[in-house]
Amino acid sequence: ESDASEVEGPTVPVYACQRRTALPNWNQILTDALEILAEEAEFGNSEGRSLAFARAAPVLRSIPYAVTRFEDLNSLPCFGAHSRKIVQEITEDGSSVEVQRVLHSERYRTLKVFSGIFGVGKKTADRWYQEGLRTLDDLRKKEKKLNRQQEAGLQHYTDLNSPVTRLEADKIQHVVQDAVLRFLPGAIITLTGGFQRGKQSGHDVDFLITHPTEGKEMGLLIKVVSWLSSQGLLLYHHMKQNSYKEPTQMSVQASKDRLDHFESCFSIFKLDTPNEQMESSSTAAENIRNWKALRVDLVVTPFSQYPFALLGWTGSKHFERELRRFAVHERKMILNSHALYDTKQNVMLPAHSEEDIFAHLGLDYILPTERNA
Ligand code: TTP
Ligand code: MN
Ligand code: MN
Ligand code: MN
Repeated sequence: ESDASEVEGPTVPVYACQRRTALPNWNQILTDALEILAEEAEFGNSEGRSLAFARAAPVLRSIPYAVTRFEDLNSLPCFGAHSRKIVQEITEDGSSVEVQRVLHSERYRTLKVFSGIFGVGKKTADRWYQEGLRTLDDLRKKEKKLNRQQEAGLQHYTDLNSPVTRLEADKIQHVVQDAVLRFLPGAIITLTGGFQRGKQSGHDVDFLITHPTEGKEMGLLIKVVSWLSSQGLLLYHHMKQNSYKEPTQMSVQASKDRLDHFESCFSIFKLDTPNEQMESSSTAAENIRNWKALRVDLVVTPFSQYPFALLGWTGSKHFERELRRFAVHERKMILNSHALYDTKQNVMLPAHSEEDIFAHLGLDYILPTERNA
């Protein structure tokens, strides 16, 4: 139900999957502030508090104008007292005391650095903080027992924490395409994640791989990864086997599964970066590194699950979370990256495209470039 009559201009819907969130973000100072608080609440395991901030920020990201007065919030959903106060502070004083305090706190800064290591989640980061560790050098010096993934993450920390450009993503796409088509002509390789949403940079490159003849995709990834590895293109990889069992019905739990069950490979690619300044530079040639480490996710999906996988991997993370929440609470349907299930009719709802899935959910179709919630 809407109360549009009281409000000037178009009403902003409550769920992010009902909104068109294009780039750019007109309220970045405000959304950055709210996201810092969401992250800090998450570090502190305050899930409810984190969600409140994490739902307020995308509302500001979805509106095509800058909020300059606290009163502008009156027509917007998802703003609780705390989020409103932060916006008030920033619009009136230029900054928020609470946000500044978080940014300067040793705990937040340390957890930020540690959780920025590939393979380190917030739990591990917090444990290391509790043990008195503070810097990457502490991790290196103390010869902390790291697993293989964290070892690689630490080794390539600087590269992996510098943004991946669209140009780099396109180069990686060529490499992946070449490798995949070598073993399976007719395969479809789709760049997904943030780049599919039109972002010009990201923290990694995500690919979905499928083939129109279902079953042909089986056994493909191991060949592709072995070949990439033999060419010296992988600095790290770990593979996950397909663990999906086609269900006859789905429970709400299936929509809360954070990870999906596709065959996949989480990797670090070694991308050649020919240095154009080589000639004119006076630096010794041996100091010039002509490659960059890049995070790449490869996911293989059976063709019949491809639309669900595409919808699931295009993101944003908040858009996905909201799609699933909308499905359960507003439609009694269960959505994940494999399937959509209607709990009222007890049937799986097939789809040939993302459009089909939005239609099943009774949602207007939202373009990938409008999913930057
Ligand atoms: P990310 O690559 O983490 O995020 P992103 O591409 O939106 O942003 P960035 O530019 O920073 O890389 O994840 C992409 C999408 O994939 C995201 O919506 C979450 C989804 N995802 C799954 O569905 N299953 C998984 O197992 C993982 C790791 C991600
Ligand atoms: Mn990504
Ligand atoms: Mn990620
Ligand atoms: Mn990814």
